[in-house]
Amino acid sequence: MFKKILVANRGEIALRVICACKELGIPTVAVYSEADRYSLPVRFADEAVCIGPPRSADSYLNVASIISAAEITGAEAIHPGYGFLAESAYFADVCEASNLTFIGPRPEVISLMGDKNRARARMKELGLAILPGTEVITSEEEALREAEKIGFPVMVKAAAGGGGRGMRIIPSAEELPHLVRTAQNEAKASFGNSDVYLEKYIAAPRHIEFQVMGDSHGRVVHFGERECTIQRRHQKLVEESPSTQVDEDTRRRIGRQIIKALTEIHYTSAGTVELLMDEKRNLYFLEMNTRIQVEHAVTEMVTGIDLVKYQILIAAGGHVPFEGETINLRGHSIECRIVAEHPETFAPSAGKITVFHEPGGTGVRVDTASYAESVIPPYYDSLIAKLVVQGKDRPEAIRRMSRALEMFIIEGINTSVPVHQKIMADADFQAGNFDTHFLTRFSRNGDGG
Ligand code: MV4
Repeated sequence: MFKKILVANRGEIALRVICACKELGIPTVAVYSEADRYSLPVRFADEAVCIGPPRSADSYLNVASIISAAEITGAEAIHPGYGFLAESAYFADVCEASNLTFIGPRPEVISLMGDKNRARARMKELGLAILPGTEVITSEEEALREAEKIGFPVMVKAAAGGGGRGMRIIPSAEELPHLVRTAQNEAKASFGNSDVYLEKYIAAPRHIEFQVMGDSHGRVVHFGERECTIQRRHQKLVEESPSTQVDEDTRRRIGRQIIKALTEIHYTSAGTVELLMDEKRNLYFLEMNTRIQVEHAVTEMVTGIDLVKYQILIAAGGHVPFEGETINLRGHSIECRIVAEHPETFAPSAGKITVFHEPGGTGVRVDTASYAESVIPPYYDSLIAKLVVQGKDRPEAIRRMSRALEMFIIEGINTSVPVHQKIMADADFQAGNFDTHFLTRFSRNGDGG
C-alpha cells in the first residue's frame, strides 16, 4: 500500500479523499494556494505544502509545484479529485515519469476519452449505441450533406469539449455554415482545438450516467446509474440514484455492454459513462469521464460502497472485490449541490459564511469543507456543500431532503437552498416527470433559473 498520498485538490473533494486515506491508515499531504491557508483539508491532512498564489493556473494547475511537493514530502501517489488536473493525460504522464502513481486511469485512456469523437467511434465499435453523427467536419459541403442525412435539427459539438461547452443547436441548413464556424472558433478559443462534429439533436433528453470501476487485473464492474437531468447552464443541481426511467432489465443490459466495452480498453480506476436518453427511453453513449465525480456520493449511499477507498486500493494494484452482478441498490439517494449564488443572476457569490449549521440524522450525509467564519474565495467554483440523503424509496428520500434543506443554515452569502426546496416540492419532480428543460419554468427570464 502507498506510504503517503498527496491530494492535488481543494475544498470538499480534498477532504473526502483525506477521509478515505485516514480510514485506510495512509498519511496524507494537502497542497494549498494562498487563498486556502485556513481550509479544512490543510487542517486535517498530516502535512500541508503551499503551492502558490490563489489563481488556479498558479497553484492547483501548476504541475511543477505539485510534483515538487510530492517529491519533497515523499508521497508515493497523487489523488487529483475532480476538475483541475483530474483529466489531464499530460499530468498523469508526468506523474508516471516522476515515479508517482496517478490515482486514475492510464494516460492513453484519458487521452482517448478526452477526444469525444475518438471515444464515440471506439465505444460504437465495442457495441454501445451512439446517436447518428459524423466524424470531424472537414468542409462546409460535407457538413451540409451529412446534416441532411441525419435530419435537422442537428447539434454541433467540440471534439475536445464536454460538459456542454462549445455546443450549438443547428435548426436548418441556412444556419449551418455560420453556426459550424461559431462552434469551431469557440472550440479553438476554449480548448486550443477547432475540431467539431455533428450529432442528431434530442430536444428533451434526460442525462443518465453509469458509475464504473476497473482494476489492473482486467475486472470491470458497474454500480448502477445516476440521473443528472436537473441542470442549469450545464451545472448539475440535483442528482439521484437509481433513475425512475431505468428498469432492472435496461440496467442489466446497458451495464453489461459498458462492462464489455471498458474491459476491452483495459479501463482502470473509477469512471462514469455518460448517456443521453431520448423521449422513447433509448440510451446513447455521449462521453466518458475518467475521474471520480462530484455526484459519486449518491452511488455510495445506495450501494454502501466507499468508491474513493476502492479507487485508492485499485491504484495500488488491488482487485475490485465485487462481482459485477452482485452489487445491490438499496432504496433511493438524492444529492443537492448547494452553491453560493446570487438569487437573481445566479452569478457565483463569494464571501464569508457567518453562520453555518449542517443537517444530520438518519440517512443524511453532508460533504463540505465550509464552516462558520470560513470564506468562499472568488477564484474557484462555487460549491459550498453536497447534501446527500438516502431513503427506503424515492418519496422517503424526497421528504428527507426537504427537511434536511430546512435544517441547513448558511448565512452571510446567498445560496441555492431555496431553489432546491422548490424542486423537492414540485409535483412534476415528485412524479419523476422532467427533462433537461425542467428548471426553465423556475426563472423569470426563462434561461433555467
Ligand atoms: C446533447 C443534447 C441534445 N442532443 N446532445 C449537455 C452536456 C453534454 N455532456 C451533453 N449535453 C447535451 N447533449 C444531443 N445530440 C442536449 C444536451 C443538453 C443536456 C444534456 C443533459 C443534461 C442537461 C442538458 C442541458 C442542455 C443540453
